[in-house]
Amino acid sequence: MVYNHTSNAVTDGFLVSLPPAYRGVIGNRHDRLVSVFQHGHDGLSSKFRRNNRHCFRASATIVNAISFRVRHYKFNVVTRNASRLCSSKPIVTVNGRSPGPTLYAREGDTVLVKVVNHVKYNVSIHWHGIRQLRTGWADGPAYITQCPIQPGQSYVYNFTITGQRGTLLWHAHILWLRATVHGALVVLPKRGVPYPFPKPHSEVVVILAEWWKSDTEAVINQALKSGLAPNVSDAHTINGHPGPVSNCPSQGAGFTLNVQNGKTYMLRIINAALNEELFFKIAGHKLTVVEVDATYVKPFKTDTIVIAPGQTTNVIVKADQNAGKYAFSASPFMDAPIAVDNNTATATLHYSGTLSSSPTTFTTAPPKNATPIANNFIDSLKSLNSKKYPAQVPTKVDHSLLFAVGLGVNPCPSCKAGNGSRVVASVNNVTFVMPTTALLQAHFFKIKGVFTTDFPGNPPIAFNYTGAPPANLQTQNGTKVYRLAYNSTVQVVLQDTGIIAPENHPVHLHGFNFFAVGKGLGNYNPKNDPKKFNLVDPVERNTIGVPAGGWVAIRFRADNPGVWFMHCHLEVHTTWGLKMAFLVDNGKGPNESVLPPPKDLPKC
Ligand SMILES: [Cu+2]
Repeated sequence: MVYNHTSNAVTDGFLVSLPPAYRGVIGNRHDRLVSVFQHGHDGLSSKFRRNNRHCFRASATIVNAISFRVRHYKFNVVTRNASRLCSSKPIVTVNGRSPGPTLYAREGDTVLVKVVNHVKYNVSIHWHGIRQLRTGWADGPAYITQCPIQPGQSYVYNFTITGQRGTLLWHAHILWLRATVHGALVVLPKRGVPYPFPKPHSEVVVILAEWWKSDTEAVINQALKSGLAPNVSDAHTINGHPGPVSNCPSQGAGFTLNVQNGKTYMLRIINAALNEELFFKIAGHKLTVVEVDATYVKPFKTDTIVIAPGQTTNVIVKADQNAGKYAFSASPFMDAPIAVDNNTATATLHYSGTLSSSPTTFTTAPPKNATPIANNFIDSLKSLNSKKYPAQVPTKVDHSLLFAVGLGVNPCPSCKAGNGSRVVASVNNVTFVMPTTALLQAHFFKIKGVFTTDFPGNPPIAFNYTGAPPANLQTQNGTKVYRLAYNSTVQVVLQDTGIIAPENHPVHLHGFNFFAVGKGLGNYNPKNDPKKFNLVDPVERNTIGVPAGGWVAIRFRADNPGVWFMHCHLEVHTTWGLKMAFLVDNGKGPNESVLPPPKDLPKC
C-alpha cells in the first residue's frame, strides 16, 4: 500500500508535457506521450486543442511550461465473495477489490474513468470532494446529476482537477453500495510543487470502513419496511480488515504498515464508513495533522483524530519509538443516545527488525462519547492561509440561510414494527424525495415538473431546536432546490435539532469547498454568534460535523454552475431524507455555464 512518490502509480493514460529533454521521470511504457512546447498561442495542433480544451492556457509573452496528463482508469463493478469475521457473502466491488483501487492524479490533470456495471444493481460513482467545475455530469450522485448506470451499461466520468490537491475518496452514490464500493482518490501537487511541509519518506492510504455480516441492501430494506433504524455494522475495518477478532482466530492480524526507525510517513486517512464517525490513534505515536479534505491546514500535533464519513485527514507520523509493534485503532465517536457498532478495528505499525512474534503495544480507544477529545481535534483545525494557499473566506454574504437538520416521524401504515409510523430525516422540515429524472438534466434541458425552487431558506416554524421537541414531528415531502445566482456568496448555519435525539450530522456539500467559520452548542444566535466567527483562517473542507445539539456556520462562493447535492453523510440519514440541492445559475462570462452533457450520459 505504500506509494512511492517517484514512481508512476498510473499505468495507463497519456502525458502532455515539455519536449523529451524536459520530461524527467514522467512516463512509462503505457504512456502515450504528447509533446507540447507552448510558446505564445501557437504550437498546438487542433487535435490537441480538441482533446485538451480544459487544460490549455496560452500566454503571449512567456514560455509556459505545462505538464499535465489525461489519466484513464477502468472500473469494472463486479460481485465477489468476501469473508470477514468468519462469515462470507457476495459484495459489490470495483475490479474485485474492497477497498477498490486508489485513483492517482495530479492537480491540473484530466481524469477519465470508464465505469462498467456488471452487477444487478444500478450504479453511480461520486468523486467526493472534486469540485467538478462546470462538469456536474461527472459528479455522480444518482438522480441528482445523472441517471444511474444500469446493469450491463457503462459511463465515462470525465473531469479536470482544478485548484485542488490532497486526499479525497471515491464511492458509490446510490443505495447502500458505498459500504463496499469505495477507494482513495489521491491528488498530488503539480509536478515540481512541494508540499508545504517536509516531504515524508513515504505515503500510505488508510481507509476506515464498516463491515456487516448481512447483505447491506437487505439491512436498509428491512429497516425501511419496519420504519425503524437499521442494524449497526458488525465490525470496523482498516484497509478492509478488522484486525484480530477474539471469536474468529482465522481473521488474521489485519493491515500492517512496515516502518523504518527515524523515517516519517504520511497517512492519508479516509473515513469510508456508512454511518459512523471514528476516532483514530496510534499507540505511542503523535500524529501531525497537515491536511483535511484536500486542503492544507496549519500543522498541529495530536494523539487522536476524529473523522466523519466522507472526511479525509492527512497526518505525518515519525517512527521515533523503540523497535516493536504498535497498534492503530479506529473506534466509534457517538455522543448521543444512538446505537453504534462498539467494536474497535486495529492495525499494526511494524518497525523493521522486529520479530513478528514480539508483543504489540496497544492503545486505549477513547470512550465513544468523548466529546472533549473530538472538540479538541476539531477546534485545532485552521486553514494554512499562507501566501500560496490563502483562505479566501467570503466576508460579505448574499444569502444567509438557516437549515435545521435532524429527524422526524411520519405516518407509515405498513410499518408494523414502528407502530404505524416511520423515522424520517429532513432539512428545514423538508424530507427530500428522490426524483426519477436527474435534477441536472431537468435543469439543463428545462424539463418541467421534476423539482421546485422553493426550498425554504429558514425553518418554516421557528422552535427551540435543541430543547423540547415540537408537538408535531411530521415533515413535508418534496423535491425542492435552493436557487443561487452565479458567484453569489452563501452562509448556511446548519442547526441540529433534538427531535428524537440530538445527533452529530456530517453534512457534505458537492461542487464546493466551504469554510467553517463558527460553531456552538444550543441554538444559533444570529445577533451574538457572528461576532465570534473566524473569517481569517477557518478550516476549509467539504464535509463538516454539525455538533450534537449545536450548530455550525459555513460559507462558500457559488462559483460553480449546476445542481449540487448537500446531505448528511451518514447513509442512514441520507436514506431517510436529510438531503437537498442547490441550483447555481449560469454566469454571463464565457466559462461560467454548465458544459453540455457527454454523449454517453446514462438514461433513466
Ligand atoms: Cu445525519
